[in-house]
Amino acid sequence: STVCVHGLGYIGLPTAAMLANYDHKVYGYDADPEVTEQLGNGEIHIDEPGLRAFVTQAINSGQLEITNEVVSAKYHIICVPTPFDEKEKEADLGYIEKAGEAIVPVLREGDTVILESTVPPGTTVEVLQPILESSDHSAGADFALVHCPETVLPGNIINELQQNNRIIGGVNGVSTQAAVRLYDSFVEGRIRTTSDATTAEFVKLIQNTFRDTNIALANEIARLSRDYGIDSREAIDLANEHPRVDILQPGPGVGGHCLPIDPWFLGQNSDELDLIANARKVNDGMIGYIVDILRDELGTLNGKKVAILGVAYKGNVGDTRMSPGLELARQLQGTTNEPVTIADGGEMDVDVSIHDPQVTDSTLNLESLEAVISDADAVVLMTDHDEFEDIEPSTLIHSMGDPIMVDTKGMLDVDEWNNSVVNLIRI
Ligand code: SAJ
Repeated sequence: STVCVHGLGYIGLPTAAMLANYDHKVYGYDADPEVTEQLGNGEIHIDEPGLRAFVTQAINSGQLEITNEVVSAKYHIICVPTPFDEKEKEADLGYIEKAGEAIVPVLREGDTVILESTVPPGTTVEVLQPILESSDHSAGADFALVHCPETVLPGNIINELQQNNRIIGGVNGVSTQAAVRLYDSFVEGRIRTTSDATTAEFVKLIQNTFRDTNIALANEIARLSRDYGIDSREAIDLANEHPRVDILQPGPGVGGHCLPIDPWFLGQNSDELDLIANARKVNDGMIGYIVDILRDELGTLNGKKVAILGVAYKGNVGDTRMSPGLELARQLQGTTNEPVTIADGGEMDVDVSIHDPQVTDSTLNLESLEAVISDADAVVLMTDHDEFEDIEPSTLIHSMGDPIMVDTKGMLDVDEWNNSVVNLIRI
């Protein structure tokens, strides 16, 4: 079939290449001319393993064409961002509205429009459908309209695009089946359907909310463990021996562009967020907890140097969106008046330096590992990049006076570190 993919970001670009590599004729459209120009020059603007070769293959075969214009196609797949408006605590649906408006002039009878972007429940029917129907075609009757949420994990996108089970929810059965035919051509996982786009939207959000809430439980367990003087990770590992218990790992809070946001999307048109909202607070509160640990260990933060290792939002990616490492840097630096997490404001004059071997963002003042730990009073490990496994107690001992290492990801070997003079604190 012919497919027009709207939005060539983390989801749209791999999806466009996947469909093209499965012999569909694909037009990859992005509203940002910089993106289409870069792709036209063979440059991939997204950092994801294997993506460059995968996209190059699709373009070289002639099946994937990058375009500046929305073209008519049997299938339109919308993969545009849905940013979170921090102030309003709600989704900004502007890109979806624009994508819908761009489809209207090219929409024909028999076409299928698929929304993949993560959205608050009701968006497909209440926001996208009326825009598309301004074409005088009616959803479900003249064209198919479907929500099919993406579920791929950054770092493993190409594999998961193919292997993951998919949920497809159309505005009616005919719509759903039209989308199933397309996904069936490349998805090896199971395709489950519902004739209700809102259910599909809801399902995506409760998947990410499940993970966020489970991590919040792990984080609260970590805080409890510290009060009892036990190792949270050992306790969780042992608890997970039970056949019906599966607790995730504690850490410095939850980052990325999905997990910290989707729970709020879920509650956008409801007053029922309670446990879920508290889980969010627990996860966001981990940064303040780490600041408190540092203050306890160092006596004061005033005049201290703190080295942060890892400002990507998670291990082995270069993405810094909603990164716990950067949030820690912010809270340690100029945040004397931060009321939520830093109780004794006024004393914070901290020299913060950051190191991340996987982040390339030149707007950040990234330094080498040697530079950040040199004369540091404490080192805080904030992501589990593979590179950090090689850090040894001796590295710190040589460059720090009374070395303190806070391992928020539980990645360092406890026996090795406890046998050294380094004060290792694990979350
Ligand atoms: N994290 C923990 N403890 C854990 C697991 C993760 O603290 O045990 C933290 C990570 O360090 C990171 C954050 O959670 O800061 C999120 O990382 P992640 O790997 O759990 O998920 P994302 O945000 O990269 O991708 C998620 C995935 N959703 C689920 O696993 C349910 C992915 O499948 C979705 O496609 C993606 O959100 C999305 O786009 O919605």
